[in-house]
Amino acid sequence: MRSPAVCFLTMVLLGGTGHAQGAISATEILANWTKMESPISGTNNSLWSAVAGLVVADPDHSGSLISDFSVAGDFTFAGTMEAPGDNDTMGLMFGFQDIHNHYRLSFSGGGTQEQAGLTVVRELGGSDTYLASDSGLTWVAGTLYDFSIAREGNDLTINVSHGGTSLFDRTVANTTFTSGRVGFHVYGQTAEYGNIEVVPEPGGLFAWALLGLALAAGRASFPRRRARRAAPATE
Ligand SMILES: [Ca+2]
Repeated sequence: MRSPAVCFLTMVLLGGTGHAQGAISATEILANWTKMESPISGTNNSLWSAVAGLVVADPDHSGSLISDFSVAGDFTFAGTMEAPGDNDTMGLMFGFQDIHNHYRLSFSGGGTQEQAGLTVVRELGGSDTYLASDSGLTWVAGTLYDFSIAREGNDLTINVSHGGTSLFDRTVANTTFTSGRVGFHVYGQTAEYGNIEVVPEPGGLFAWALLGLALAAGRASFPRRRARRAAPATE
């Protein structure tokens, strides 16, 4: 039988949070993530807010919003992004160490500040390397795009789709940053991000660590109980 501590933690892990595994609400993001510069221009004048469950960068300015946690090893960062109009760049950050050392996805509506279309960039010491790109894939105003960025071992897989149709699906081998923070960025663009999920769930890592401790404690106490029970037979 499991110890009360293990039972309690199992209940917390299986039942507790009341939202999809890894989901992070817009209000949680606004409360905890950090406003930083645009990785493209270095300017930081975008205003970030939570509106109707979305994280909104507004108005037509530049900046980034970076998570308060880091993910290490295999992970998935997923959600939606949409631009209401204009033609500049919205995007995503991952493997973030600092504004000059990270990966980013830049999705342009026609402007060429990063380069045309959709581009996956590794910036190392301020120097950009394009890992994957599609110069013909520009966002359409008012269109909701689903994104998923995942690391599995040495591979990063980047998918952008609309209405269940994959528009960009690339896997690249790159291990420059195998841990780091995640986030959003905009260059001269209003954009909305929603349904954000990060797996493994950052808050869950602590709970799993506690479960590990409880299991270890349970194992440690088990031999003692058996020893006590066995004792009368030898008297
Ligand atoms: Ca603009």
